[in-house]
Amino acid sequence: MGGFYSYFKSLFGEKELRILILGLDGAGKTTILYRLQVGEVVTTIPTIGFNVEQVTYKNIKFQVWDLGGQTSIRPYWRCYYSNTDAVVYVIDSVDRERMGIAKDELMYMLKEEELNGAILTILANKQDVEGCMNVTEIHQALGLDSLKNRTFQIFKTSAKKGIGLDEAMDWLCNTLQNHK
Ligand SMILES: Nc1nc2c(ncn2[C@@H]2O[C@H](COP(=O)(O)OP(=O)(O)OP(=O)(O)O)[C@@H](O)[C@H]2O)c(=O)[nH]1
Ligand SMILES: [Mg+2]
Repeated sequence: MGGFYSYFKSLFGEKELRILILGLDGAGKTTILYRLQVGEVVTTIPTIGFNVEQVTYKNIKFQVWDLGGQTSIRPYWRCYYSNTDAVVYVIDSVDRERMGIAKDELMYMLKEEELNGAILTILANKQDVEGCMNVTEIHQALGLDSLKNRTFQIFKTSAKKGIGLDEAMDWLCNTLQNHK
């Protein structure tokens, strides 16, 4: 019955796509999740564990998982990797000191076999803050030129001001549809 149902679901293009939002603590993951879901900035507290919400964007249904980014929680990210269609990796563009850690965590994550087919969207968030690193600097600091066999794109965003998220989601939707 379940198989029959999911067959019809996929026939009508209603399959929910699974997105993980990852990144270091304080990068803005939870803010982005709720910005996407309710279109507003919500007050967040550090995520211990995860938040999961259904988000519909341009008629595509997503199941979006926002995982806590604290050092002690990061080892649990891998428990959520299977069947992931896309990873949204959020960077705090102001946090120059931890850019190296953000890079290491990203590269470590991308080595996981379960994420081999996952599309990567990198959000250089907090672009509203003066003196933040720009996209070119972040691209370089993360060593994105070294990525092989990975469909990815980097976008500048401000979850606070609502800038850049539509562009990133448009790219993600188009890319996911072309990957079907
Ligand atoms: N200036 C600015 N602040 C932001 C932006 N996005 C998020 N923040 C703020 O950054 C802080 C952390 O945001 P969260 O969304 O809770 O961060 P998180 O990535 O979910 O953090 P963890 O749950 O600990 O992993 C909050 O005070 C947000 O309001 C942004 O684009 N610009
Ligand atoms: Mg959070």
